[in-house]
Amino acid sequence: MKRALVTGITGQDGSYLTELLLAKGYEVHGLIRRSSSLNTGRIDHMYQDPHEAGARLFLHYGDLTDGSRLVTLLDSIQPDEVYNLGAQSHVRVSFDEPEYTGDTTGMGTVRLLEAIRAIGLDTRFYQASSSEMFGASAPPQNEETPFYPRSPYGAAKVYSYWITRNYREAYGLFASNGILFNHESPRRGDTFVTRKITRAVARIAAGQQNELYLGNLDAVRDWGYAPEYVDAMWRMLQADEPDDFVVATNTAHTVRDFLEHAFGCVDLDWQQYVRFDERYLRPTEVDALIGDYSKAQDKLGWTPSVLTPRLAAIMVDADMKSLEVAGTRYVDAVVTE
Ligand code: NAP
Ligand code: G4F
Repeated sequence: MKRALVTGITGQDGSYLTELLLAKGYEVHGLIRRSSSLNTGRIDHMYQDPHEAGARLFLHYGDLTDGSRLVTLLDSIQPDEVYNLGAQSHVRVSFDEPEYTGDTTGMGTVRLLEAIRAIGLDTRFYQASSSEMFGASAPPQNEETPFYPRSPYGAAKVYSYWITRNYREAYGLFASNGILFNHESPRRGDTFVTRKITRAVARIAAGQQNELYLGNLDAVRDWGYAPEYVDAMWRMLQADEPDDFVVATNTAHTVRDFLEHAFGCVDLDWQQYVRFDERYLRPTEVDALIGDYSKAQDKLGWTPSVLTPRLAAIMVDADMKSLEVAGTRYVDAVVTE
């Protein structure tokens, strides 16, 4: 039985990847941070499963800022595959917390790689690299496009990308970068723009909210569906050789387009509800990300099937259902991201 360690297991991608690995028969170990309130909402359904799959999921406290803990953990687990998905992943927040973002999103990667090297583990390593690394480089972006990060988050991801390549070249580690473009789902964090919109659509349709405050509506993104993207991660670690791959849909939509699609699901005109708030602007913006995924298609046999209009419908539908089930689940929080 193959054994995998997943950092960031409590996040959107970590939860879908864990489902995929358990379904493939893996034993899955996840790194979780201790917090004063529960942060395992996205994986509880698997962890509490008394049947075979749930019995193969193990959670361990730890943190990417704590190198000695990573050494102890890797040594005790001896994983065949390590998926490094843990990060401070919010671009806007990275301007408020540049040092912390560098520590987690950048240095966290070398701590993990160095632990693998020091122990002498024969493991395959996946690094969650990001299209944010391309930043100001013009689309369409592929594996040859120069990096030009436009945020502390993007800069930290560039460091992680290169340190992953360096450990591959210097020590022969099977280490691959997945350069993933934006991918979303009903499990997307509440403060990323797609989920912020679909949650608001559900609340507005239910008469619980009247306005939605957003920043730049002109940004172009290539939005895909998270469950399909974690499959690409797994494929990268099953390949004959380690390599770096863009994972995207090669389609372009503005935030305004996403509003059209999401509000269109409930026959509402978004312009009646959306207001501008400059707090959601970034000091430097990434104007356009559109990914050319031909290499992943050719070498991994990976293709996306869910594109932005269907993605918006999936997310609105899930948020409508969640509101019906949860009743008063959503409280009015002041969110500044
Ligand atoms: P996410 O939902 O924000 O999840 C981030 C995960 O990292 C959470 O499990 C979080 O734990 C964990 N984490 C944060 N700081 C940590 C630390 N210091 N030590 C250990 N774990 C820590 O992100 P996602 O959307 O699933 O993305 C997964 C990875 O892919 C991230 O590295 C992200 O930067 C990258 N990425 C995402 C996209 C995208 O569009 N989603 C695109 C390209 C790359 P808590 O639950 O305790 O906060
Ligand atoms: O949803 P976002 O916050 O995602 P962003 O910045 O593209 O980053 C996401 O994708 C990256 C891959 O390219 C990941 F690496 C990263 O971890 C994260 O998952 O913002 C998308 C766009 C931006 O241009 C932003 O300025 O939406 C614009 N936007 C407009 N109003 C907003 C808002 N973004 C947020 N979060 N909140 C707003 O109110």
